[in-house]
Amino acid sequence: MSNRPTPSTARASSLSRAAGAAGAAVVGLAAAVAALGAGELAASATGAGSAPVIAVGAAAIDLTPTPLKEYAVRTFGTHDKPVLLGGIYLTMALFAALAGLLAVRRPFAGAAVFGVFGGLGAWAALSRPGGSAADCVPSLVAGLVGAVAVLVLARLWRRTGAGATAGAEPDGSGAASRRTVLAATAGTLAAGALAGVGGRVLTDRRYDVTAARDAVRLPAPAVPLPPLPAAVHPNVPGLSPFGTPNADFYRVDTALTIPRIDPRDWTLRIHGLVDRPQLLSFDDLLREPLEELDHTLSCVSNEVGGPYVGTTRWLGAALPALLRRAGVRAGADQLVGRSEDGMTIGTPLESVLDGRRALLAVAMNGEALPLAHGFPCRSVVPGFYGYTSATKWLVDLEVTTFAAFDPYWVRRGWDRTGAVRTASRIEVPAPFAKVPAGDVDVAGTAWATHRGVAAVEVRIDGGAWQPAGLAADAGPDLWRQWSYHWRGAAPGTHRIEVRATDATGAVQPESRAAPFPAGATGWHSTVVIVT
Ligand SMILES: Nc1nc2c(c(=O)[nH]1)N[C@H]1C(S)=C(S)[C@@H](COP(=O)(O)O)O[C@H]1N2
Ligand SMILES: [Mo]
Repeated sequence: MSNRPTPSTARASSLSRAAGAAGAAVVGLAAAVAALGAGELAASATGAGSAPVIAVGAAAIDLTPTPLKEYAVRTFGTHDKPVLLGGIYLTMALFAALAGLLAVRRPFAGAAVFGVFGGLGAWAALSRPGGSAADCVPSLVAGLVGAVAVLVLARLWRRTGAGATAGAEPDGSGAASRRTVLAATAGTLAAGALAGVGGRVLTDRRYDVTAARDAVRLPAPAVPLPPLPAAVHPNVPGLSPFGTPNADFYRVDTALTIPRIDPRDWTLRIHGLVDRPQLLSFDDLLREPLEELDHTLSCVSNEVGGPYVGTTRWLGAALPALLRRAGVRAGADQLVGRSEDGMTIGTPLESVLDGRRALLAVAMNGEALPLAHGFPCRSVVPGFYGYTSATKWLVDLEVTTFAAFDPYWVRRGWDRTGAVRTASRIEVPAPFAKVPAGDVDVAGTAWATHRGVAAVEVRIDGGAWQPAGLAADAGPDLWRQWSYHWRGAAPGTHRIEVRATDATGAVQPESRAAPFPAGATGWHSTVVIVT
């Protein structure tokens, strides 16, 4: 008999090889958990945005080409950020497992993988607007901890027989028991997880501004608004309320961690092409005569019929008055807002100063701005999509020119003006709703912010356009709700379409355009099943 392995010993050795490989991968994963945990802990000193995964994610958002970003917003909506972070964690886990497999053969090569990732995180943190050397620290710490952990664990691993089955040579420097390796790996995992959770808790505590937000005393408005008349809402069940509760207000931004700004530390600089640059504290801002503004804010990325639109009552200081105090110089044509997280948003200056009710808002529906909506201060300029008017976490306003500066979204190909296009949406019945034959209530919302909605029409199955009933008009800066009583709906599948006409007399065009680069166009339609 030759000493070739019998089939059963071959199976056993391939099994133990697989187990060895899995063990090596776990070594890599444990080192990665330790690395990220150490990074989180370090970030509790330097700010949540500098944690390795957040820094990489933020850089990824900024580097993502516009079509991919559009796809992400369209497919994942407001879940785009968890999806991105999940993708980053998954990629890291894969590389960590490979680094583990590499490390049991060549420990220093495995350690180098962690070094490269640490360097990548540091570069990402530094590349962020306002990124400083301190922001690199968490990623560098993570890289170092990961490298050391994988080195130590892989060496231990090689000293057991287990390493050999994963392709490594036992290095003969005294055997380690499998139990020791297991304990070390599990200990590394646990310590990493603890550091990660602890780091997050510390960061949240250190940068918690909810108490400061609760402490904000909003002054009474110098220019108050009466409550909205009930007649702005056609009483059709299922139709969205006229005013959007803060908790339901859509959120669109590039912030992976919400900037947390203590109003006591906040200042707003107004500078650029002005005669008298201004520096305001939050108290200064609250001492301005505050005005209320009812306004419908919408996102350029909203698809026809989409949800990225909401109506709220803002409270804030009049932006035109502040700009006039600063003394805008001739030749300026763009107002650029900068946020604490480095976003830049440019608005046509002429429009800000043409008499519309532009605000530096501090409150939304009677409470200080929610953290996700820009606390402590954001800009609002009726007539423009959010990306050209509504800077959240605003800290800087620069009077400049379109020739001199392209803001964030314009650099990515979006229209630099960003005026809101006329839009209308059917909300009732819901798509593919089953409704009983007979009379059917149809209702929805239309907006042409700052121009106003003059008419809404509905048609069934491509028939003649019929005027919808318009609820009370609360002003051109607000959406308008509408309803239509569809008489004698017969059983079968039917298609309802809607189109609006703005107050300039322009009818919403039928031709479909994607949100990029200047906002979606086209008629919204919905299919219902009459039974
Ligand atoms: N700092 C900052 N401000 C921002 C953005 C952002 O990404 N960062 N997004 C803008 C966009 S695209 C829109 S539509 C509005 C959305 O405001 P909301 O999240 O309060 O609804 O905020 C605008 N302001
Ligand atoms: Mo937007």
